[in-house]
Amino acid sequence: MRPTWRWFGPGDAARIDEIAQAGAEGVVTALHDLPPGAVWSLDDIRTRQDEVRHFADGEPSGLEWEVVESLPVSDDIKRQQGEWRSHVAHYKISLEHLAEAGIRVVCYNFMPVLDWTRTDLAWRLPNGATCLRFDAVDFAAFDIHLLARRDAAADYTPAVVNAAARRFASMDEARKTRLVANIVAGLPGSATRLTLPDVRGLLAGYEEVPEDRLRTHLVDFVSEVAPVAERLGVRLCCHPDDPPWPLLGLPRVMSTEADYRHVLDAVNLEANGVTFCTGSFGARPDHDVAAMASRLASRIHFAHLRNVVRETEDGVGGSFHEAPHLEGDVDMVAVMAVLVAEERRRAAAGRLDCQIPMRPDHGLRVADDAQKESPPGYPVIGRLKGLAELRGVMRALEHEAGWRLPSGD
Ligand code: DNO
Repeated sequence: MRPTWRWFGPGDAARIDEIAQAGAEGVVTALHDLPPGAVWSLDDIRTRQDEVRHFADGEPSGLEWEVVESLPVSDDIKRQQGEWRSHVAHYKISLEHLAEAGIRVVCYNFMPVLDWTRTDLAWRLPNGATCLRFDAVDFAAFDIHLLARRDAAADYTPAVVNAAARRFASMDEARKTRLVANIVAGLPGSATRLTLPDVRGLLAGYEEVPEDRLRTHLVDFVSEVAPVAERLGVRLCCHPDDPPWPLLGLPRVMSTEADYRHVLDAVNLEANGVTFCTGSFGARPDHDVAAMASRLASRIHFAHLRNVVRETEDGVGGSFHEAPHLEGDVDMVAVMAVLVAEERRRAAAGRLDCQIPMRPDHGLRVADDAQKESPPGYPVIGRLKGLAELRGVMRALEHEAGWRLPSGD
């Protein structure tokens, strides 16, 4: 595996030298300032590459921008409305430019309106570290009482509806404001901050897009861009829905293995691949994450390694919180063993892309993390700890297999 690190650009709390010192061998970043649908110019891409290649003092970092996360898909494309055709054309041009700059792995997602969603961005664990958490009752209270979405209660069990009513009645104004802010926190690294009226407007935009239509739109999109990526030697990889179930009445179509299978088979090209996010998949009790990894292995182009504790095994949609990378409900060692085995298989087949980039996805807020501003889920020291642990497992697995990829450090 190739250890990488997500960097949000020059304003990020982590400096490039810290990323190199953390043991990352490559950088994951994006042109976060550009809106979905815009063309990524070669100049802008090269500027970011140059930033990655240098420490603050100008010395070479030895790092390269290896993975794009994300080249965002606009809501117009997801809805097939408005500017969607020109956005697809722009997407292809951006892929051309990225390939020209030598960047070959491109992550995206197909979640309508909201990217990842949590109700609590600083939930305290017994040891004093804080983590991100999704509380199913808080979320229902938000949906039914704060957003006041029509017929929202029909989407929850009677027990959750009752608990949400009690929870809402107990909330003071500050708690309500915080809950709204947490849920609509928006994309990490982007300046987008939505208000409740914004969210209502965006939801209205999906009234005509039920699940089967969104799925068709995804296949349409991939059918357009994956052949271009294949020709360019670029590997696209779709990130799963997080959490992996429908929210706020919006359809979500990349939550399960069957969802992935549908899209992978519909456009059967290597360039049409998976961002295997253990934390997203692990939030569902009906997912055996390591078994999913082994069945999807040949199309995994990027791995997000993160752990979760499900607080209930009571069906899909329950509360969970993020855990240290090697603790929690995902058998991380088993998943990594699958990825190492897949790399060996690719190497034996003579593939140049045999190394799978992985990154510590999210981290707990630990030690001095509270001193520095960082996007939710992306503190420096918590991720450094996560990466150190994951690299340890990686080395042990490679050692056990009697095998190291020649390009490793
Ligand atoms: C959360 C991330 C996601 C991810 C996008 C990919 O921290 O894993 O925001 O970057 O969904 O498109």
